[in-house]
Amino acid sequence: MAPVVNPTETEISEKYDYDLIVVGGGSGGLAASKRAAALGAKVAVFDFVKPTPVGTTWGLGGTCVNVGCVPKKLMHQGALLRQHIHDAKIYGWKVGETETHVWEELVEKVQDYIGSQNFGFRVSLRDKGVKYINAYVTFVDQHTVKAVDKRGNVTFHTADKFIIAVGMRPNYPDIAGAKDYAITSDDIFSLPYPPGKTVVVGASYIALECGGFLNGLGFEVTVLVRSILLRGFDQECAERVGEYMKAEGVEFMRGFVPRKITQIEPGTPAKLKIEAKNNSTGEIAEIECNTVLFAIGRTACTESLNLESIGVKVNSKTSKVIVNEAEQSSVNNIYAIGDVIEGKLELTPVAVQAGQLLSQRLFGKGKVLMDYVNVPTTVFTPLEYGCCGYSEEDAHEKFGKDNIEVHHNLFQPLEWVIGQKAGVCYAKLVCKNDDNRVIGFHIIAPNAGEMTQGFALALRIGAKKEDFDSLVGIHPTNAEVFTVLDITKSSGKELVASGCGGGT
Ligand code: FAD
Ligand code: NA7
Repeated sequence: MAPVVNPTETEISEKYDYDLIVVGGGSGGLAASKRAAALGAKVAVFDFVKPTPVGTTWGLGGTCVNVGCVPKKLMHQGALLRQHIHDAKIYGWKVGETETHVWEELVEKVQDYIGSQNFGFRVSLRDKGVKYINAYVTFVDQHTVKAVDKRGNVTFHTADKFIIAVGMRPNYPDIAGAKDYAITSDDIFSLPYPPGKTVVVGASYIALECGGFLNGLGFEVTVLVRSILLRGFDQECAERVGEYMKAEGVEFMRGFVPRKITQIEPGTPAKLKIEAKNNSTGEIAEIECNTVLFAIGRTACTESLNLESIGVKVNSKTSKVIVNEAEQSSVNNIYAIGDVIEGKLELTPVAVQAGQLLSQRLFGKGKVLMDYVNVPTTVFTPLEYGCCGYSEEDAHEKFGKDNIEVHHNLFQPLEWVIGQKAGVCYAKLVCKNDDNRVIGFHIIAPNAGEMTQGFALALRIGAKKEDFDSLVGIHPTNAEVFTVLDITKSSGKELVASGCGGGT
């Protein structure tokens, strides 16, 4: 029998059109393709956006830049500015009695920025020598894909290796009128007319963020919550976020799920009626509104990739690709990163870092695997809830209730002491009793995202409660509350909101 000889890099390049084909030009796909090209690989990235049921579509860059983090944060800022206008008056500014907001102007600015980003991505792929093809990809075999462009032209392309980075798209419930009259986060950021009174269905972070900024921009918002708020997040913090949103004017209907949507009158916005049922009491509610926005989860875009037939294992329940710790699928030359992979966090920086490290391993001398532990994140409602590590519930489950202590307190940002609500901002450290290590960091405050990013480093390097205690605070800031968190949950002591971030 002839000895197995691995082909040289030149032989591979001659055998296939590309060293690497990346399917999906979103956060993960762009990062992986650029890094691979920088390491000398011949790379193509395919990206194609299927329009939403109401026809919304967008350019290169994937979810984050077009219909995710970026427009969300800009609309979050729009909502915060309303609060700042309110605060400005308290601080003596004369800014007019009633403020008005023009939705169309915000959408135009947001979309202009996104357009500039789409263009920038194309330029940067070209500069880095990555071939970009705007076509929808399906696998033919382990080394070949079929690509169909928007005119229906079909081409075939081969590669030695593949990275699947196709992300996810929003779900619609199977109820009458869902796709005819409702929208999702894929549509809201480019909606050409003001949404008006909006019913948000779902209670996870996308639902609360969209509900939060719409309320902040002055629209009436009702959220239909099937069970709990922010599943997967610390439930005490989730409820505090809910209380804040309620105080800001968002209506929550707990236990309700939608049954059908009908149109009362067409228009921009239309007049709609959504019928909902309370799962536990059986109560039926009919709500008239202008917009129904579903944020009831997202499904990985693997359905039309033909993965099973080429041997790539997919979880049939979630449609996600099953990969090992090196992001390799069940077919050894096919990898997957980002939202599409099973059991990992659905966040842009996670997709980016996993993509860069994977390319580094495939085409450079890299050995480092992506570390999915202690990844920080923030929910923008528009009050921010930042967290890193374990929720209190998860810590109890993993380490046992007796081995967990929670240090927490309320605090009042100094900038809020004249005229703003009290009892909103909250800080919590979840610690292990055996070694006092901080394994969960939670903060509800303005700019919590900025704080969480910094403190996440402490969790990564195994900081203990005494490290937080000996840290000298920056006064007067909100972050300094973490240097003086001296109320334990086990003490049952009442929380008292002190000023100046709790530092004095
Ligand atoms: P994506 O960015 O979704 O890219 C996948 C690309 O592949 C898409 O362009 C898709 O059209 C394309 N594609 C799919 N199938 C094919 C095919 N067969 N052929 C060719 N192309 C295909 N994350 C954060 O970190 N912070 C946030 O604040 C945040 N906010 C969010 C807010 C919202 C409303 C949403 C929806 C998401 C948010 N996320 C946030 C999540 C973040 O957007 C995703 O985690 C990230 O975009 C995932 O990147 P990805 O590369 O896996 O996929
Ligand atoms: P999630 O995190 O999957 O949450 C879905 C939410 O929608 C959650 O509150 C669900 O309630 C609720 N839900 C699910 N199905 C229904 C139906 N049929 N009716 C009413 N409510 C429902 O989804 P997101 O869209 O927020 O985000 C998904 C990910 O995409 C996210 O992690 C980002 O990183 C990218 P439940 O708690 O199950 O009762």
